[in-house]
Amino acid sequence: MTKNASVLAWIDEMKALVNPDQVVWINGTEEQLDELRAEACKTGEMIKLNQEKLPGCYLHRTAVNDVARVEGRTFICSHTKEEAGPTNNWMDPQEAYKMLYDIARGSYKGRTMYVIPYSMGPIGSPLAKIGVELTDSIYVVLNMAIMTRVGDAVWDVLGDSTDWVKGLHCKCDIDEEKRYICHFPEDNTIISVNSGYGGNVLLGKKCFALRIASFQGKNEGWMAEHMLILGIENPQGEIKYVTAAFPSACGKTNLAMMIPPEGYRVKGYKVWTVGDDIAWMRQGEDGRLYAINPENGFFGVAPGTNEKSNPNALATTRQGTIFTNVAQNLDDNTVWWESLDKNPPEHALDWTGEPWNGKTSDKKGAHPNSRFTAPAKNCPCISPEFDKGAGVPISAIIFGGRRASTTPLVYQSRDWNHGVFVGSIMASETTAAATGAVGVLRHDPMAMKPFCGYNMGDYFQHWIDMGKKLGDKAPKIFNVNWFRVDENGHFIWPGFGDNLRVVEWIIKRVEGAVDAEETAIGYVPKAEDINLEGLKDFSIDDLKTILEVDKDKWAKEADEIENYYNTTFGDHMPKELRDSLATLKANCAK
Ligand code: GTP
Ligand code: SPV
Ligand code: MN
Repeated sequence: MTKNASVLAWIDEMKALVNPDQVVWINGTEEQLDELRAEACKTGEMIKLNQEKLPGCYLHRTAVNDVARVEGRTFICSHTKEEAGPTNNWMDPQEAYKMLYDIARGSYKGRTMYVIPYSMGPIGSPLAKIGVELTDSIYVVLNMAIMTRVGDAVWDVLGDSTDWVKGLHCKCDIDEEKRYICHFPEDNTIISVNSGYGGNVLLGKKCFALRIASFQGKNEGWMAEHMLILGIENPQGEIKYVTAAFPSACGKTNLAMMIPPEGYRVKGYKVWTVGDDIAWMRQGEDGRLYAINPENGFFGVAPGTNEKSNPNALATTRQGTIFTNVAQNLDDNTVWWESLDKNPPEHALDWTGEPWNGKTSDKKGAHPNSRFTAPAKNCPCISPEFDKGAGVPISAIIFGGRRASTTPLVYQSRDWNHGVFVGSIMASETTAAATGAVGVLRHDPMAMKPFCGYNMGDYFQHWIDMGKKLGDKAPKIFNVNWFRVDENGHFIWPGFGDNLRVVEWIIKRVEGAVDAEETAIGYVPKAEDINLEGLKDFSIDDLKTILEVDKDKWAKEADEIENYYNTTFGDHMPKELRDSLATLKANCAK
């Protein structure tokens, strides 16, 4: 418990509002979490899985109308609409509080209020920040206990400070029509009602660590980004760190945990995972940019995770993990999801809990956005730096999206400001991570469209300003695209572990150890500089097709970007980015 007056006053106010039967303070001990697990199993909220095969693992099914982030119902409630900017839904803060309090009022009746003190980042790290989430869901408590650092130690660090983020979560009736995920950046407050799904309710994650933190970062001179953090160790034992921003379900967890191709392993290359979804980055004393992962676990996409694509992620989920919306194999009480293996269970329940025969059914067993919540410490390649809280120095920042055509496998920006432009023009095909149509190309600057807590034009300016501060110590900026397809719609690049071949080129560019071809969009590798050794069924000609920069396509793209900039950002668009656009247009016309 805490004596912090600001915390106690707020909890009293929220108690009076939601009217719980009792209040339970989460202290972070295993005993308490075990009691909650037992209670959740008794009520059916969670299902205990086979404890021999999957020790400490549980299954949870959300309501069928509540399986992904709801971007249309996510709001930034800054004082003016302009501060929220053109890419966010906005509501007037006073109206929003009133509406949300009306929904939340009395909603904990017959329920327990759990008070979760949590730290984003190692407890006590100068880069960490503290939040308090109130929830009426044991599932949320248990997920937060994996995804963040939870417990009494957080109160000790907080002391009587008022610098913490308020989060109120009310399940209510999981009514889609009354579902709202609202952020009040000026008040460090988040309110989420009528959902029980991950990104909508684990308030430390997207709500705090990106939407609120991006606003804090702008004001305090640091960056909160939707990025994985990865260390690559070369045979000499030197480690270079890179971050990468890809939109939801576009490969961050996979890249963060990739297994080097055999040829690289033999030579002694190693990969170290620092983070798979969110990076907080600050300039260090030596002038370089340092990143920490504010999370303590992985909330990863289950489908597609298998022994071949991501064995490290799979190993991470073999204990102490909560699975959400996957299929349950009734023969041995384990879990299954699409492409886990080629042997779907015959006697199973699908993600909705309906009987399901994986051998004969044409329906999916797991929801496409089914997830695992797994402790970072389980990960075989977790970086020794992960828990230290000092951060790792970043050599390169990589942007990327799902693009069936146009965008090459990899290219490098000419300089920082051009790199910010490259991030700002990111577009990607939508995925199941958010509700709505899948496979539609949309603009998603820096993979932050759903997560930037203020005006995205000002966010671009913040990037430009960070570049000025970092000067020649700034990381180099790249763009990748693993998702180019052939005429049959098949991915051309093998991806996954083989992405290290591209990352190796990126590191060589950072070191000035390899040349490149200057094109209309930036520096593209010479095909012979990407190591294809040991790759089967992939030739240098295949590589050339996905390194190609088609000026006609890019001229069209540039027109489209111009239209997007003009119709979306207006005056908030930094001049530097307009200049880069003009250069791109001129280059394409040459
Ligand atoms: P969020 O947790 O939603 O932010 O997603 P993420 O960016 O961490 O994506 P993740 O690594 O979970 O990958 C999502 C999907 O992309 C999975 O179905 C993967 O199999 C697929 N994927 C990841 N990397 C690659 C790749 O290199 N090539 C191809 N073709 N698919 C990939
Ligand atoms: C994403 O959608 O980018 C995720 C999952 O990482 S969620 O936590 O739901 O946002
Ligand atoms: Mn994500």
